[in-house]
Amino acid sequence: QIKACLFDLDGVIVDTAKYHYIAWRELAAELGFEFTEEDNERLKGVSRMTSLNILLEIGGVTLSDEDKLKLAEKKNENYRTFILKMQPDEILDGAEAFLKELKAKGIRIALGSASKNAMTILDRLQLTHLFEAIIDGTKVSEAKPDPEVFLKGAEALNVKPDECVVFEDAEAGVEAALAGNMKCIGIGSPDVLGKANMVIDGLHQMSFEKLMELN
Ligand code: B16
Ligand code: MG
Repeated sequence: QIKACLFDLDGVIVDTAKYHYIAWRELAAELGFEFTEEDNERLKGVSRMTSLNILLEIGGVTLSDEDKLKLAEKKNENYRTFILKMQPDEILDGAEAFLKELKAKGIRIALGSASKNAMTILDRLQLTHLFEAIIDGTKVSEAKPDPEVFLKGAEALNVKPDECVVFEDAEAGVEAALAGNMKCIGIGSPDVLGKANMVIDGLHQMSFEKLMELN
């Protein structure tokens, strides 16, 4: 029996991948190499430090941990200038309506994101009130595909993992959901998210009725 939905943030509720990309690309340029949009795909759903390590590997750059921390902070400051200007029309199509529909039907809602900026984004877009629990990058020690972020969400909502459906756009996120014994709806390409129970283009294709088909 489905009682709760757990949502990833970037790529599911909002499209912040484009801002992450600009900020990482600028950092790469400063370090003297090119960082393509294709490279950026590898950073989806991945933590900030792991993202930096992937970027440095692409550029063939080796740095001390101290320098890495400084660069990660620099990238984040740049990234934050973009998210602090986000507008409500940047909420992905159908996301807010689906969250409201779930709430009206009594389905519990939590966020399960790798981002340490999740609260800033939700507050800016006035979406915070729709989530009963928010598990973000500040609350977990294990990154997806570890199920920690979603298991903590289920725990906070006081529901069992097998009563949860996770919405994810990253392969590591789908794996995390399944590893946590939850159902998963992938958002994006079936080629990448094939392990999910269902794959859709976006939350505009979702409804309470469709969710209940997973029961
Ligand atoms: P931050 P999600 C993830 O968000 C992004 O997909 C990923 O690209 C980013 O590196 C990560 O958050 C950490 O973000 O630097 O803001 O802490 O998809 O898990 O909602
Ligand atoms: Mg995501």
